[in-house]
Amino acid sequence: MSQAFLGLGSNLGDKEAYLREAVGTFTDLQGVSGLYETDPIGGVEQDCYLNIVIELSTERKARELLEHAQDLEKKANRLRDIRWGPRTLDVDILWVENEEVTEPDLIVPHPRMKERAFVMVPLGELAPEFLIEWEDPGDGEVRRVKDW
Ligand code: A4P
Ligand code: MG
Repeated sequence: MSQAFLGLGSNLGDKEAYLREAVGTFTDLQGVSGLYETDPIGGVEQDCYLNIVIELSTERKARELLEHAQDLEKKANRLRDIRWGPRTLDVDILWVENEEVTEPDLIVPHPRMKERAFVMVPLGELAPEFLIEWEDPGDGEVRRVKDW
């Protein structure tokens, strides 16, 4: 069994419903952070996001988690036309115990996670050790709305 963390975000439609539906598909779910409302970072002008981080205790490798993530995004009918643009669901593989992957379509640990308070703050709730030596870039507000 390996520990793994995934970041989920939504900023279109019924955002919380997209997140709940996605979370419900993980049979290896171990924990879920609080629900956060966050200022959009990068790309075009867009609505605020809801973000969460989930923890898995899993037999799956990062590659299999990516396949699951992409199935979920497809199911949520994500519009993929604008990079960093609005989406019903975005699922990023943040970190997987004992795995380092550098391939064209998969990089783990996620290369930009430390630049993003919307990832690090919920992650820190589940695993405070990730916040050691992390400095908040202060690039947007991250508001905890409620417990999951
Ligand atoms: N890919 C490579 N490594 C990974 C990984 N570790 N996890 C590849 C997931 N995917 C990974 O991603 C592009 C490609 O990255 C995938 O095909 C996959 O093979 P994408 O999700 O299609 O594109 P994207 O999400 O538009 O781009 P990117 O660079 O992944 O953006 P991010 O980092 O996901 O940012 N603001 C707030 N407040 N909250 C957010 O959640 N999210 C984004 C998207 C922008 N601003 C945001 C938020
Ligand atoms: Mg992504």
